[in-house]
Amino acid sequence: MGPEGDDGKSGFESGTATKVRPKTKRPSLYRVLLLNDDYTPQEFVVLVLQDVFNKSRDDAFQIMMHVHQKGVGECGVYPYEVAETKVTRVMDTARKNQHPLQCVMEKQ
Ligand code: TYC
Repeated sequence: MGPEGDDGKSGFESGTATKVRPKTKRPSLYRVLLLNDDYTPQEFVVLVLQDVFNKSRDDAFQIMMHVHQKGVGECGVYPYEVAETKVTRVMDTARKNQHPLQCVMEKQ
């Protein structure tokens, strides 16, 4: 067999009709959630939703009001590392601005 030879996965050598099917793994997805509190200004939450989660002003306002009224709400669903980065960005900007806003992620 030459350098670019058959790896056997096509079934060519064995005479089977097996197709090459590279093993792919779909990434697990994580929900990123905002938690309500009594002190973080509504406007700050709206700005975070626009900035970190790329929401329109209208969507950001709706999500903020949902969290305000229900206690918790989903900002988006992402692969692990994206979700983790967004949680970190929210928590960092909240802490820098001395707001108690909490953001968490959970496996979907
Ligand atoms: N409850 C806050 C207020 O009335 C607003 C708020 C909304 C805070 C959503 C956090 O995740 C939050 N100022």
